[in-house]
Amino acid sequence: MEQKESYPKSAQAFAEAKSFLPGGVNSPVRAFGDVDVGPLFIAAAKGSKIYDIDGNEYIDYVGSWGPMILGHAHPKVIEVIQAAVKKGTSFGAPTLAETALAERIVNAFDSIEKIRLLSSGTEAVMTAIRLARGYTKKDLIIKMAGCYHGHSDSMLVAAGSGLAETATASSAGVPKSIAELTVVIPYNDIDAAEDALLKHKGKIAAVLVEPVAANMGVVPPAEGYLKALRNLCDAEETLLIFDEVITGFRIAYGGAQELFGVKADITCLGKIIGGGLPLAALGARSDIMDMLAPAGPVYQAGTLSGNPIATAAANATLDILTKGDCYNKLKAKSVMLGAGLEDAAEDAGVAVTINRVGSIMSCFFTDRPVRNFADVQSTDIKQFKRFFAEMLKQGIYLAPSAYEAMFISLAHTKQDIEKTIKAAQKAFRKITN
Ligand code: KE4
Repeated sequence: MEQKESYPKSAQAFAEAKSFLPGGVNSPVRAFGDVDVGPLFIAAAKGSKIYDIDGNEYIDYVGSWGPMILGHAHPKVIEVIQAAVKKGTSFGAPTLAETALAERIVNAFDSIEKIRLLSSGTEAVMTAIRLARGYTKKDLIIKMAGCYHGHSDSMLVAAGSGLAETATASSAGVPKSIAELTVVIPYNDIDAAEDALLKHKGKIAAVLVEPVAANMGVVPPAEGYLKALRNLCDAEETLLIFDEVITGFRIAYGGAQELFGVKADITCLGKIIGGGLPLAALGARSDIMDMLAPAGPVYQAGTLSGNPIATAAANATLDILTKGDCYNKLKAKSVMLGAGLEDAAEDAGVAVTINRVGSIMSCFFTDRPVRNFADVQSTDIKQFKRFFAEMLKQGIYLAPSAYEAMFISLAHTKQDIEKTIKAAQKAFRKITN
C-alpha cells in the first residue's frame, strides 16, 4: 500500500477529540507528544498489522505497549472472548476461570504461591507497595530512575537532591509528604542501592525495580545486578518487588525471574496476561499474599477484578504461549530484526546502540552503551524523531517515544522483518542527509 505523508482523518479526529478529552487522548503517550508527527487514530488491527483511519497499513511494533505478543485479534483469543461475552460481561462474583488463571500464573513463577487479579499494572504496583508496607511495617520504597510503574502517587516522583535523599514529586497533585516516602536511585547501580538501604536503615519496606527496564527504552540489568539487589534485600529484611508488567510472559514464560534466576518477593504482572483486555495481577509467597483482605489486614478491592471476559482472553493467551516453542520463535525474529537494524545503521554511518532482551528492544542513537537513565538522556533524541517519522512514512509503526520499547510478536513474519530492515536502511540514510 502506497504510504501517504499526511494523515488528514487522524488530524481531524485529534482536533475533535481534544474538545472532549484532555490532550485528545486517554493516555499521554498516545498523543505522540515526543515526536513531530501524528497521532494516528486506529481503525483496526490483525496479526502484525495495524490500520489507521486514513486507510494506511503499518507493521506494528507497539503491540498496545506489550500485551499483543500473539499478534492482534488472534483467532483463538477472539473465539474465547466471543463465547465468554455471550454468558455476560461481569458478575462481581468468583468464577472458575479466575482460579484457573491463578493456577497458571502460580505454575509459571517459582516465587509465587498465590495471586490477586486486578485491572491494571498501576493497580498491581500500588497494591504491591501497600502489601510490602503492611508486611514489613516499614514505610519507605526505593525505586530506580527511568523505571515506570504506573501512575499511583508514590510512583510519580523524581530523585531527591542528594545521594539517596527522599524523592520530590514529578507530577502536580502529588503531596510532598507522599513523594518523601520514595527514594529514587540510578538503575544498575548496586552501590547506590546499598547506600540508600544504609541511609534509611530499618525504614525501607521494599526495593521496586523493572528487572529489565523497558520504560527508558530497553535497558538490561548489569551482570549480577538483580542477584545483588536480592542479597541486599535479604540482609535488610526488605522485600524485593519485581515489576514484570512488561517482562512477565514476555522475555520468558516465567519472565525475568526465569531468565535471570533471581526470585522476587512480590511480582507485578499485566499486559500480556490480559490478552489485550484490562487485567493485571500481583503474586507472592502465601505468607505475604495472605496479608491481603479478606484473608488479612491489607485492604485491596476492585469491581472488575478477574473480569470473566478478561480471564477468558488471559487463559487462552497463556495456554497458547505454553505450546509451539513460542519463545525461541520470538527470539529468532528479534535477533533477525536487531541484527538487520544494526547493519542498516552501520551502512548509513549512523551510530546506534541496540539493547535487546528476548522480544523487546530499543534502538538508541548513540555510539556508547546505554546502561541507565542518564545514558538514555544523553542519546540523540532528535535523530530518533527523524527516524520515527521516516519509518512511519514507510508503514512501520514504532513507539512514538525514544523512552519506549519495540515489541515483536509471534505474528511478525520474516517478510515483515525484511520490510522493516529495508525501511530502516532508507530511513537511516535519509536522517543523515
Ligand atoms: P498500566 O496501569 O498502564 O496497565 O501499567 C502501568 C505499568 C506498570 N509497570 C510497567 C513496567 C509498565 O510498563 C506500565 C505501563 N507501561 C506503559 C508504557 N510503557 C503503558 C502505556 C501507557 O502509559 O499508555
